[in-house]
Amino acid sequence: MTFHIVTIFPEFFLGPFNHGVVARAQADKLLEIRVHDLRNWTYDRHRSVDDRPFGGGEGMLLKAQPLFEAVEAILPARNAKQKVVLLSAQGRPFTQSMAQGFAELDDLVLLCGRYEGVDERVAEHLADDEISIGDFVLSGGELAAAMIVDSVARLLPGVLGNEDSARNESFSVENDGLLDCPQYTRPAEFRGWKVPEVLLGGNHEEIRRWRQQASREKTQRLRPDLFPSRQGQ
Ligand code: 9D3
Repeated sequence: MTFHIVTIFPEFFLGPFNHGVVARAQADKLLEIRVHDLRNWTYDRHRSVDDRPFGGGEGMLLKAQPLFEAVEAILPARNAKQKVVLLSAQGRPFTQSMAQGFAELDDLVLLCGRYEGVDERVAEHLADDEISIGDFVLSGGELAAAMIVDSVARLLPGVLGNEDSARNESFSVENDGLLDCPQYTRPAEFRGWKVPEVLLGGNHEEIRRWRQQASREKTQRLRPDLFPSRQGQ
């Protein structure tokens, strides 16, 4: 699979992809990441990628033309195994099941927004989807692109070593829709805080019940939205 990132800050990605799982997967040719400088598709003296909004308003917008020409150069004949995604604060919230869908593609083009936004014709006529990584304000799409590449990369065959351990995983579904249970490693006592006694014994049925209850309590405290019966109340 090839990831294409279109950005006005190509140097940003020297960091995130040169470490850990994604770096190794690139070296092993399991995936490829191509970072494209949006200014390659500008032709004026100042290589401008932005302009003022029609109708007035604060700040600048990314222009449609460089983004359209970038995508047309990267994917000259678009097909069903390729997708173009605009990263924006207004997008659909990214989920693990979207990551699983992207992991089936040959090419994923990620368009990083900047400034106050992007000319809406990019969302309407160029991108297949418009995605956000959460309800908080970033200064651009670059961090979002790095997160999406990381989450998709680890689902690709061979990337985690263990062929299908991660590929079918879905966020919290294996565990009855709850968060993972709390886990502990040695020592059994640290600064006076003891590991729950039940985990030190070998009663596997008792351990299973403790883990299930601990999962429920942690989910109720940190992610009450994951309990489906309470949605919309
Ligand atoms: C807060 C109102 N606007 C700023 C004047 C809108 C706005 C424009 C551009 C907010 C953020 C951005 C830049 N952010 C992204 O491009 C972005 C983003 C985000 O801000 N949050 C979550 N996911 C993403 S993906 C891309």
